[in-house]
Amino acid sequence: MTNTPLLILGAAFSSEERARLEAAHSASFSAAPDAVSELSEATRATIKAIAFKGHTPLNAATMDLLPNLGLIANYGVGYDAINVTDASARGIKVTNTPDVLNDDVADIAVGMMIAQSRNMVAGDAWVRSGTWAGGENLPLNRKMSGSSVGIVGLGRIGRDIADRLAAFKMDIHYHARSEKETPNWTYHADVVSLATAVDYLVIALVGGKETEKYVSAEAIAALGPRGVVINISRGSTIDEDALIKALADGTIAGAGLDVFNDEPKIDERFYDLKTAILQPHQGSGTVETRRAMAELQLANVSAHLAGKDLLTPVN
Ligand code: 8YV
Repeated sequence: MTNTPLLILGAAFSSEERARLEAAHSASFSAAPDAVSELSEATRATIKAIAFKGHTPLNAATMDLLPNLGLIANYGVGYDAINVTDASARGIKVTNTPDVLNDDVADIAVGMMIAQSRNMVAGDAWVRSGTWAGGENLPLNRKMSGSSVGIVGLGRIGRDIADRLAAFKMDIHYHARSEKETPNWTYHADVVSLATAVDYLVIALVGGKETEKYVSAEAIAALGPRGVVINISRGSTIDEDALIKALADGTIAGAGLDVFNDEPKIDERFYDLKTAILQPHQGSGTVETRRAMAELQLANVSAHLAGKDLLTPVN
């Protein structure tokens, strides 16, 4: 039997992240929830906390293999891969890593808006290919500052995006479950009304069943031919088929997407969509922020194993 109070769960952990967790606590490792059954029964009985990273569903079947599990500490603010209902029913706490990634995710949202509007990916190719040197100028593109934006989901990240866009002199609209206290931003009770009112629609929702296809085909159509969809949340929050069709048919102007269904093997139709900027789910992907996320995850694990209060519980 190996006495390991911590289970490091997920092939997504870097070797450095794994080493830091292992330096703090005696740990076992499984690459995915399906692989936990390969640990011996005696070892599984010693596990009190999981440090989880990744997007593979983690539910009752895995939890029931770990009779002394008291905590699942997620690496990430979004914990839609973890079945929190299953966890709560077993008295298992779940934590996430909120706030530390807000800046980076908001930055990538704004970055994709500018890159999409100003055609920066094509601009880079224009220079490198010698087209510019040959005397041809990049076709004029589109001004973003001063236009209108609709934020879907005015949580911590949505608000940081709106704050940034306010500095771009944009007219800010938003949709959330309820009206919030804001500077002078316009509230919309539904997404279709929001999409009708704006040029850019930025999705900053939480993932999971409740927000599946929250941005519907109707909302995408309501954006119209100047509409640009930006998604930094989860691929599941928008009707992806309808989005691909709208981009292919040119019924909206474009998109900036950091998240997709079935990452990283995304729908291959995306590869041919010239008006979309595609990013490999790198919203929180800076050295600084990933380090802060790892530290917060470890702090939750350490608190649980020491019998102290959790820092960022979600249930
Ligand atoms: C991922 C994210 O957690 O925090 C989130 O919700 O989507 C990301 O930061 C990260 O890719 C690790 O899986």
